[in-house]
Amino acid sequence: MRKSFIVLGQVLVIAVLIAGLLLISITTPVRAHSTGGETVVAVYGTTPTVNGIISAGEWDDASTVTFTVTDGATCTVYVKQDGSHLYVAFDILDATGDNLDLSEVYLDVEHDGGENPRTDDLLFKVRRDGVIKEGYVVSGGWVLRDPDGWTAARLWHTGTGWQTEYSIPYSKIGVTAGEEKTLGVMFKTYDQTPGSSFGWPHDWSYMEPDTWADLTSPSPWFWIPEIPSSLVAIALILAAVIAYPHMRKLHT
Ligand SMILES: [Ca+2]
Ligand SMILES: [Ca+2]
Ligand SMILES: [Ca+2]
Repeated sequence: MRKSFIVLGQVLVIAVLIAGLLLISITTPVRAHSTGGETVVAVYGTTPTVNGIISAGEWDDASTVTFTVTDGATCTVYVKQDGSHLYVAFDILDATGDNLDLSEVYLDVEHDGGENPRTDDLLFKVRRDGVIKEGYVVSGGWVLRDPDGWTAARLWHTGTGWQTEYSIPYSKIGVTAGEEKTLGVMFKTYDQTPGSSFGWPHDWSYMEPDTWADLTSPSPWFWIPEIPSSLVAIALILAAVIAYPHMRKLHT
């Protein structure tokens, strides 16, 4: 009897150690990269504060894509979701603080592409001077209006560039939590000095959704929080620990 208690104690100690290691792995951010590819995954992450400032750690759990802007500098775009909103942030290395500098998110809601934009397609535009507009499509061309049901903010200057943050509710872009859905996506910036546009994916055209990339969510946790496999492992270990004395009883 005493021996079985010692064995049980040993099992418990090992289980607690494994669970501790697994918990550490849960809190380590997982980053899905799309390096010049054609897909960006809206991973589940913490809800950011949409104030235009990319704070330390705030977007560490997001997916990222990067593209080159003026003079070979970099723009990094962060993408994530929290089960109810899509969040996007731009960190744009552009030291010339011009009023008309832009960050733009283009979404093909129905993911039906096309050689021209269609009525389901949307544009989310933030200008460096703080003007925020939404673009929709009329007769194959983009028309601007005030934001309808989404928010964004920008930081004028970081020293080396500027930053923008977007919060777009699922209802705005035809996403339902728990249901698989892929949208078309394109990111674009404009630098008023020297008057150049830059974007992702590689062969982007804001007038041609066929050139846009895919925006997806992790599978099978579509647009909802993921249940970490480590949590499943912990549950199995605990179940084994609880079952162990009963198993021993059965065998004695
Ligand atoms: Ca922020
Ligand atoms: Ca500029
Ligand atoms: Ca479309």
